[in-house]
Amino acid sequence: MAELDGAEHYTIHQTILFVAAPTTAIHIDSWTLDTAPHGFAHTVWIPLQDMSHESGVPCVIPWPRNKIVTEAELELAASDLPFGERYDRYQQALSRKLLGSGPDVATSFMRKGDFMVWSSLTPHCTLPSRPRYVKRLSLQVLLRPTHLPWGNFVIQPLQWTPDRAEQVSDRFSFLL
Ligand SMILES: O=C(O)CCC(=O)C(=O)O
Ligand SMILES: [Fe+2]
Repeated sequence: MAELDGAEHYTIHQTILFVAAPTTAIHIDSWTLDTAPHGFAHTVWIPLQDMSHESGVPCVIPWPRNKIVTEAELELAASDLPFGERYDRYQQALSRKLLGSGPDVATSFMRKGDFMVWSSLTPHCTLPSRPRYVKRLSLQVLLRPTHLPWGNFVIQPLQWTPDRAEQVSDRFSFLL
């Protein structure tokens, strides 16, 4: 991570252990976790077993780190929709726009011990697995460089409740 952005310390906000591939459509993770300014949080995706073309691997649409597609650009008016509906509406509109230009995607049939990392603004999705519920053990970690304020897609920067974290090593902490 430090090779990517030179940060000295990271705060882990969320880890998800997947036992099978989810059915994630094209989306960005910035709505879940970002920094202020946008684009400096990372999602690290770690296979815990070797992956194949049938595993249901994530893929990304190669993307400039700070490129943000706003709701206004997608012709979505700012609204007081509940967060979940606003999230779905945005991701669906983003997906329609991106698919309209036939984008390339990047992925890898990773081996156990590899990892993939994308930024909070990078569109990505999960390719289908076969059979649907084949085992795909993997860990997803959402983190941010600790020196950057914690934000999300719509609130920049956030006045979150105190940013309480437990330091695990000199390199990373867990948000509490
Ligand atoms: O595990 C995957 O295939 C990707 C999951 C994902 O993008 C997410 O949980 O935000
Ligand atoms: Fe994601």
